[in-house]
Amino acid sequence: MQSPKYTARAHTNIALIKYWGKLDQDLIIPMNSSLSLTLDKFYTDTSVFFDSTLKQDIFRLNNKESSSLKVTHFMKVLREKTGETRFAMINSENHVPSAAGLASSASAFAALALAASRAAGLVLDSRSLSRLARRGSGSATRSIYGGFVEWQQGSDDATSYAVPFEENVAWNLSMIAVVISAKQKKISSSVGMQRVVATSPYYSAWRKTAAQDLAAMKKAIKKRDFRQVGTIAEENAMKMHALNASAHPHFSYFEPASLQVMKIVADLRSNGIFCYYTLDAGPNVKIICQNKDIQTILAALAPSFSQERLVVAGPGPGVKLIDKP
Ligand code: 2P0
Repeated sequence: MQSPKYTARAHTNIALIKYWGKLDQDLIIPMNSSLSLTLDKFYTDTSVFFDSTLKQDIFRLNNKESSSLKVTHFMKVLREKTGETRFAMINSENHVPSAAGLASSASAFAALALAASRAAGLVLDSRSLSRLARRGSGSATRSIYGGFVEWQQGSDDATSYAVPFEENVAWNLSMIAVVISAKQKKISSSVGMQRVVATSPYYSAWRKTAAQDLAAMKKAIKKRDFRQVGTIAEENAMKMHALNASAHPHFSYFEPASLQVMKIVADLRSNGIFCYYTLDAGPNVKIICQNKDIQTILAALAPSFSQERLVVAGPGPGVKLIDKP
């Protein structure tokens, strides 16, 4: 017997205050609260139905049968929570510009959480959905909502979830994603953050300053102080990458081209074009800017990066069903 099929769409998000470390590995309780902007350009569509004739979950990604330990684990958690006993047919499509390398577990697990919970007959409120998405991937906790979103650290499964900080962002700001490599990262986020928590002598300073950065960021967003938002985001990202540089053994996600973009941004700023960079667990650089400066920034990047490597994204929406029975 088959369940009805549900399809959900979720957009990725970029953290302005980063999540980098877990208090609880299994429940994915973070070491600090984080804050992100959901984007409008990169999203995942996922459809799910349960089928009693299946002997295991089948996961297809971009029309190819795939295997993912994270998906397998997530579906196990979902069955425990919902009482669903059947296995599922899962179809996921990542909508990212070709070879962007920005496909993210954030959009993937936010879409899967909504589609799979509905197919299992459960209608969850946003908070419960955020808690469920968290079991798949930390950053997915935030992709339930659009705009600026805060993931409140909490201390257990019931208290760690995202809340909207400003869902409909009426502010002319953008992120320019500079695609440097689409290759799989050598050190996954999970491994990287675990190593940092275990070995960086600066980890306690990170937790303390992340909390301060978050409070200052929320104030700056409320005040519409763009320079302050950019400055805090850039500094917070660099602190996260300094943890990686201070881990044992140390590691880095930067490529030479990442540093090149960082220098272009710093030079633009010295010339009065206020833009800022942030990087996650990979070499791609995201430039935070005001819409009026997009063309100037693209022109400064154009000699070094072809057009298809530059993707301009604005604030995007939260997860939603795009197809239901
Ligand atoms: C973030 N990142 O706040 C941080 C900043 C990357 C750098 O969340 O282990 O795939 O599945 O919880 O969510 C990427 O890590 O990690 C991430 P898991 P996830 O966006």
